[in-house]
Amino acid sequence: MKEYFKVGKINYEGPSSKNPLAFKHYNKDELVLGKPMKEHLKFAMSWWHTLCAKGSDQFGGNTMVRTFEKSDPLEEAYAKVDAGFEFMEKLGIEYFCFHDRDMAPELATLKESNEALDKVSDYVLEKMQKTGIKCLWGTANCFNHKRYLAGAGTSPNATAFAYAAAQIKKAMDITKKLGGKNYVFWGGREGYDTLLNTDTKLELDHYATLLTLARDYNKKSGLNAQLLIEPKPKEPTKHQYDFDVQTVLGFLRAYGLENDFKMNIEANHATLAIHTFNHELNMARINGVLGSIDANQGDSLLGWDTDQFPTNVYDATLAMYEVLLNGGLGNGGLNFDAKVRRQSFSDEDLFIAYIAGMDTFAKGLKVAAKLLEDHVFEDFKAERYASYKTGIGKQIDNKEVTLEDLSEYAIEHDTVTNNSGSQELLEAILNQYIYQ
Ligand code: XUL
Ligand code: CO
Repeated sequence: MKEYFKVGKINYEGPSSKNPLAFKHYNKDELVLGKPMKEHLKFAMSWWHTLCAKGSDQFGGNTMVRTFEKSDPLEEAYAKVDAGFEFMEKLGIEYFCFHDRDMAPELATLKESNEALDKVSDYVLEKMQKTGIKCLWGTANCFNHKRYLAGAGTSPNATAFAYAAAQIKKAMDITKKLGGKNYVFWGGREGYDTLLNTDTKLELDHYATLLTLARDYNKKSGLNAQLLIEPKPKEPTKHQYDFDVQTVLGFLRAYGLENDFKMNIEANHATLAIHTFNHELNMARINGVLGSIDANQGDSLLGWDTDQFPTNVYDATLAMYEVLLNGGLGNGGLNFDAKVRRQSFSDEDLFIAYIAGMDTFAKGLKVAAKLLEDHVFEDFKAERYASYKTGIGKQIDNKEVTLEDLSEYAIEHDTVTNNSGSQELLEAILNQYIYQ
């Protein structure tokens, strides 16, 4: 078997290691809260960014030459399978995520594209059986091709809608074949650029119809995956319908889909919505819809979806804190929806990027576990809301009072004594835990 990457197996060497090609924090079998790190952190390789991205941006073409490139797209698809499994095995990554069109090429007709995907995914399955590597989730790319210029489920063109439905059906079939436990819907171009040409009510109805059909097919086909919506507020359209967790919740509830979908939260999408990553995770968690994570980070000075590898320990700690409070991610995991920078064109850069991302989340997990064990924030919060544990507060929570009762109470108790919110103290304590 041809070796595509000159880099060898990546091992754990501990925090003092200076070897860029070694883990400093990710020690897969180390127990955190009684569970091996690799079970807390089900890391996944994104097929698209890892095997397909070649450094191009809006202003320039490819900067990366990969050893698995071939002139025939189908041959290249097979080479990518070999390269991808080699990459995951070397890094000890046990899951991958894919779009239909990054696993196999789009050919002249839909029938041919489907056949290509059948063949390449058969080969993927073979490699999965040999290596024990699993599929975290599958999805359909219903946004690249020009047929989707005005969206897929929200396109004004019914034939584009039908084409998207066909792609989703096929991608669900392939996800089933590969044993994927989740299926993702990121609303590619499901949004609008101007209200002057857009019937938003009709588009939202159509989007709900498409998701309902997919929900039904998930059961009928026996895929039975956890369905996940991935919110994003803008890009490529000015206004994406799946803006953020709370917007998606409103949409799901309006169409009776709230029990069928959870969410895949991406860090850079959260910041595009002017939310923190942990805000979105928190909103998903408290509403029982935290399904999976697309781990990456943006750049606050650029303001678009830069999909950088996550290296911010502060954010990763707060993210893992939400994940631990959620009791883990269930079927979900942490998919590196991240790509190396245009100037980081070597194979080594790709390994180092993943190592940095995995170490960042491993460190975040360790810090979050300690914070939770010591009840740092939870004890503070319990104290902060203690006025609802007794007396009038308890009556409010038990819904035992009327507005008139509260009026009477307030007239008798019209001095409100507040406690400090202690934000700086809590931030200092958080830093102290991170420094350790
Ligand atoms: C786009 C994005 C996608 C989804 C899957 O911003 O995040 O890669 O994760 O379609
Ligand atoms: Co994503």
